[in-house]
Amino acid sequence: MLYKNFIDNTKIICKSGNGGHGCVNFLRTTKKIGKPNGGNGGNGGNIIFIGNKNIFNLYYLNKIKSFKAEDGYNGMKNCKTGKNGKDCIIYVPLYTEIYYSNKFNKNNNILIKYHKQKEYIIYGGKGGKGNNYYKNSYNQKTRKYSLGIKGTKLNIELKLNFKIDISILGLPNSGKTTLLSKITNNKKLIIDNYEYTTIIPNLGVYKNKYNNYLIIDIPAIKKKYSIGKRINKKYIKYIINNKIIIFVISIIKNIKEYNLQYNILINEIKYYNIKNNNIIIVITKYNNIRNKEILLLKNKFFKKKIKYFFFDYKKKINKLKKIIYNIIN
Ligand SMILES: Nc1nc2c(ncn2[C@@H]2O[C@H](COP(=O)(O)OP(=O)(O)OP(=O)(O)O)[C@@H](O)[C@H]2O)c(=O)[nH]1
Ligand SMILES: [Mg+2]
Repeated sequence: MLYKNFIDNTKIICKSGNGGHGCVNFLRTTKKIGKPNGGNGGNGGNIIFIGNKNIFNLYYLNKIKSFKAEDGYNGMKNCKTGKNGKDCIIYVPLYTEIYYSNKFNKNNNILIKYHKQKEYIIYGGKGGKGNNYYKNSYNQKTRKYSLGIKGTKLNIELKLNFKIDISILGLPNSGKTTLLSKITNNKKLIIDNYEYTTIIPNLGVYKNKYNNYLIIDIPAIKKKYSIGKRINKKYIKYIINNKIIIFVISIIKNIKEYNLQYNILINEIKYYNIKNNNIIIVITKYNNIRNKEILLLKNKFFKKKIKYFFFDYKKKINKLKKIIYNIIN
C-alpha cells in the first residue's frame, strides 16, 4: 500500500473577494422622495496565510488547488453598509515560503517562521460607495454611486523549507517506517513487509519534555544503482545539517550484512558531502542471529565508539530515546 501524503511544494490559485456595490436609494417620507440614503458596499474578503506548527505538509493545499475569499455584500437602504466578505484563511506549515507577484512587486517572497504568523497576501476589493456618500449641499438628489472593486486573482507558489532534526536512512524493508512510528507514536504510518513501501518521505514529530523535533523517514536507498544515485537527489536537502542521522540496518542471516549495509549508507552520505558526527546505528530483525554474533557486533560498536540500539518492534525504545535526548539537548 502506498502512503502518498508528503508534498513539499505546490502551486495554487487564490482570489480575494470582490467589493460589494454601493446602493442608490432615497429616504421616502409619505409621497415625497427624500435625501439619498444608499449605503456603501462591504469589502471583499482577503487571502490570508497563517503559520501552524501542527501541519507538516502541503498535501491538502495541493489537492484543493484553488482558493477564494467571499465577495463583499452590496450596500443597502437606510445608509446600511454591506457586510464584508469572509477572509479565506490558508493554514500552512512553519517554514513555508510563499512566492507571488502582484502589481506592486514582481517577486514577493514571504517566509512563515512561527506559529500563528499572519500574512495578508491578497487584499479584497474595496466596497463601492452608495449615493449617501456622494450627496452634498449642491446635489441633494444624487444618484451617483460606485461599483465595488474586483478582487485579485494570483498564482501563488508554496515551498516547504523546514529544517529536519533527525533523518532515518536504510535499505528497503529494513524497518525505517516502523522505527519512525515508534519514536513518534504514530500508528497511522503504512508499514508493510514489501520493499519500497515508502515512496514519499514520512514526516513525524519526536517530542521530549523540552522541545519538538522533526524527524523524517526517507524512502529506501536503492540497492542496485551506483554510489550517489541511490538516494533520490530531491531528498538530500532533508538530510543536510541534521542533528542526528539514524542508519537502520537489518541483519537477518548473519552479521556480515551489517558491514554491507553500513558501507552503502555511509558512502551515500559521503558522496553528497553530508558530514554528521551523530550517526546512530539501529539494528533490526536480528531474531535469528546467535547471541555470540550479536556480542561480537556490540563489541565492535563499543571499540569504535559507535552509538547503537538493537530494535525490537514489540518492545519499548526508551534506550534509543535516551541516546537521542543526550545528543540533542
Ligand atoms: N522481526 C522484525 N520485523 C520488523 C522489525 N522492524 C520492522 N519489521 C517488519 O519489517 C517489515 C518492514 O517494515 P517497514 O517499517 O515498512 O520497513 P521500511 O524500511 O520502512 O520499508 P520500505 O519503506 O519498504 O523501505 C514490516 O513487516 C515490519 O513489521 C524488527 O525489528 N524485527
Ligand atoms: Mg517505509
